[in-house]
Amino acid sequence: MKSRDKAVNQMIKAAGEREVETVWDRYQTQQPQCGFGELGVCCRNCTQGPCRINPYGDGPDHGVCGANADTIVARNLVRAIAAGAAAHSGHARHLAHALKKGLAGKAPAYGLKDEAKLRALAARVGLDPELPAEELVNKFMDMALEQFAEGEGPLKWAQSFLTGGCGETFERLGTMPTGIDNTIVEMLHRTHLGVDADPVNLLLAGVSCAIADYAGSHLATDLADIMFGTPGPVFSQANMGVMKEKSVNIALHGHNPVLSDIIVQEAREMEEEARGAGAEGINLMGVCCTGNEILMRHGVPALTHSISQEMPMLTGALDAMVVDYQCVYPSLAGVAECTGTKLITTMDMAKISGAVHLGMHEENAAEKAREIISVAIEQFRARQGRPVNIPSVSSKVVAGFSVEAIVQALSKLDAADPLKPVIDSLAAGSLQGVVLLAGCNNVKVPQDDSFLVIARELAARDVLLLATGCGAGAYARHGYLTPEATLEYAGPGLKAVLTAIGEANGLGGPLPLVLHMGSCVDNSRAVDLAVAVADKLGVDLNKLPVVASAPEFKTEKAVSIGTYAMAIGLPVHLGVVPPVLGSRLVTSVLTEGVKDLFGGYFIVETDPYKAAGAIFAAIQERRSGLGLPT
Ligand code: SF4
Ligand code: MSK
Repeated sequence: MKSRDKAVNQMIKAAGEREVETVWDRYQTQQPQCGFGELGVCCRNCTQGPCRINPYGDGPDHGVCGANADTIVARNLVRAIAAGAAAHSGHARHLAHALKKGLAGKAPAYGLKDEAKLRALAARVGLDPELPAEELVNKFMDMALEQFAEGEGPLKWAQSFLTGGCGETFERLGTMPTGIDNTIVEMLHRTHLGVDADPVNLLLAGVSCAIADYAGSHLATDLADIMFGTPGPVFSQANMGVMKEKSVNIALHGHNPVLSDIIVQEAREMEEEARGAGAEGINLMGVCCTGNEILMRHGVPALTHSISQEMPMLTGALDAMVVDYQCVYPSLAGVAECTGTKLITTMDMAKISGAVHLGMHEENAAEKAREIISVAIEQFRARQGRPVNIPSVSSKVVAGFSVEAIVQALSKLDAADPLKPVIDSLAAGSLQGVVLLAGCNNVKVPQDDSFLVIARELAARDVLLLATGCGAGAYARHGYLTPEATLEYAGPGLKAVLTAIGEANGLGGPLPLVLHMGSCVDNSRAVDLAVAVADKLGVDLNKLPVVASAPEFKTEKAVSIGTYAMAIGLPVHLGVVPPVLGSRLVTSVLTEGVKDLFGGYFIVETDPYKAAGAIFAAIQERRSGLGLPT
């Protein structure tokens, strides 16, 4: 089985018939994959290598420079964390530049949209929230950009948005970053040949880099909310059935809303042009986290996610796929050529050979958005008369669960103390705990299978489920973001809690089984929620019955997210084995040693049923620690 998604399976069949190569085909041609790489014991950090260690003691136990398996595994791991942190914080920096230029009158598409969010954030980072909006936003932006530079004290965005206990732990262990960029750069320095060869020292530096990643991710969420609005509940659809044969079908893929949000706005103005070309309208759809951003803020339907990103082209009905950056497969160019889709790259730092590049800059965002839509309209004209094969598979979706939206919904139960109903339910045991399901799909796991199994298993045990990234996308495509899924899969306690909140909000039924909190950077929203609960209870995050799970993760960004989730004190389940098993030391530090230092730790379990059991056991352990009924 390649995927649990019926639409994806239909398109895999179509790809086979048309001899279009897919991610699953390429995975087969890679077999057998390198065992040294899988264990993390291959080093290419200098030209004396590549060196590899035989982990079974039957061959070299040191690289040419003398690095052993522990050093090599740790170095490889922390380099991945640095790359992930660079990606998330690069995304934040891009938003910051856009807003800065917008405020200076140089980028008319961008400005302050959500003043209430700005004022709330300002109060958290120590600015006077009562300042006039223009003065406040400029001060806030200066402070935001300072996060990238090396400061003298703790990184403001890490310190201000975590519990005091986390801050103390990070200071004590020397893992509190002082700036985002210098922390990432230092990681490249210390993993260069002949610098840090102490695996534990390297891992602690990796934690510091992951905390910088958390700060960058939080900043990305904050800036996007300020510029484009904080999400609230939206109703939409997901999966390839959202394509419309007679409309101009445009997929927006990647991560950063800096262009996609403008395309959403401009598309509304260009409906007439589309009708002039014989279309019924413009049909925007999202892929991966760009899709999550525009679903959360505008209700734009989700088309597909992660490993199935090539599939919508195979319908023959996708006129354009517009990509920004991160998680965009270069293979899209080849598939687009076979299927008549225009693949449009938009970021000068992320071009793909074979794609059309329409470079977007903050100053010309609206103009470029219109140009991109016009190209798609022309492509629609060109595809007329060609057959299409759109799977009639789609699911209803309720999304948009920012922390603000959740608190707003809870306030209907208790206006004076919105978190109280959740805390009371946790204390009574009608809610056993909270699990954040995050991360990607991975070609090594049948697509969505682990996400779905774990959600069903935990929901039946009264665990509240949050989701982000392509995990949230999986739940969207399988109908788990609906009240109906709550009625079908939730245990009695969870069902009662979600129903009480839903009915208090006039939904006439429960909230969805899984609450979609946004994109990968929006894992910061889930942390915000956990921090609010911890602060209210007066305990630290490493005491809460809250677990993170990445059942099908693949990217370096996911490695970094998992590491910061561990560092703030959460048990973190990984459903794909990370490349660390070549070092017994690194493996034991990550699964056991870190628990004494941070309270969080990693649980590696590839079987989703066993994983659900291990996650639930971690919740129970935390409940016992708090003296709550199990
Ligand atoms: Fe080999 Fe050391 Fe160079 Fe890595 S840094 S490739 S282990 S010599
Ligand atoms: S897009 S990082 S495949 S979640 Fe955020 Fe999906 Fe993973 Fe990319």
